[in-house]
Amino acid sequence: MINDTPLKFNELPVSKMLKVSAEFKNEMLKRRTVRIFSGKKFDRKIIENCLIAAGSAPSGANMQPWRFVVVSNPKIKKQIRIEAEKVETQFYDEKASKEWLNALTPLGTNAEKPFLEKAPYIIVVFEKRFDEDKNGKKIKHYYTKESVGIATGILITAIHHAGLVSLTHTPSPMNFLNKILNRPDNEKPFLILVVGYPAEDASVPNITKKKLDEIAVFI
Ligand code: IYR
Repeated sequence: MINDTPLKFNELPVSKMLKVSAEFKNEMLKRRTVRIFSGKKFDRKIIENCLIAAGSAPSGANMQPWRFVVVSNPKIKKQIRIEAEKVETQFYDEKASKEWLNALTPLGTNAEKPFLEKAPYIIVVFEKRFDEDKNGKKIKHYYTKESVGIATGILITAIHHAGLVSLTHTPSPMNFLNKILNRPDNEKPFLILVVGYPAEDASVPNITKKKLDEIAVFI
């Protein structure tokens, strides 16, 4: 192919692959979504490393249709909390179906979102549905939702691997984030990732993950 470079691939012995894949599985099974954060701060470089890892994700035509806005400014976090709680109050009080509220009961969520102020960082992930070149001409993006979803998965994994916890938060509608964060119209909020340390007394819902034979089929 035009402009290719040789692949650097380090083939591991099968025994080593078995070991590292099992270790990684065990590490990932320890990941928990946490809703109760401490305000403990940490070096921003850790977030930067996790974001670079996320940015390694595959994407449609390698357009890398993501934008990560990292918020640590307390005033902006407060603004986000206020607007998120407005839409969440509408969700819990009016919009959500009984069935949806029942599904959320084990998680114990409600319209109050103190973590948006408490956690040291909130990363707002935007999906760039198209781009513009320097002459203002539209550049089409492909499979943006899939691409941003993959990048976000890597980000969550990197944050866990770094020894921190995160929470995916999706207030709906999320367009208030464009206003507060001054992002252009081609960037659509995808989700908020709250990042930090758990509070000392943090607890998590008693929920489990499906077993392999419930999530996979081998043919
Ligand atoms: N966005 C709301 C509701 C919510 C919806 C789902 I699906 C969840 O898994 C958790 C919460 C909230 O953040 O509370």
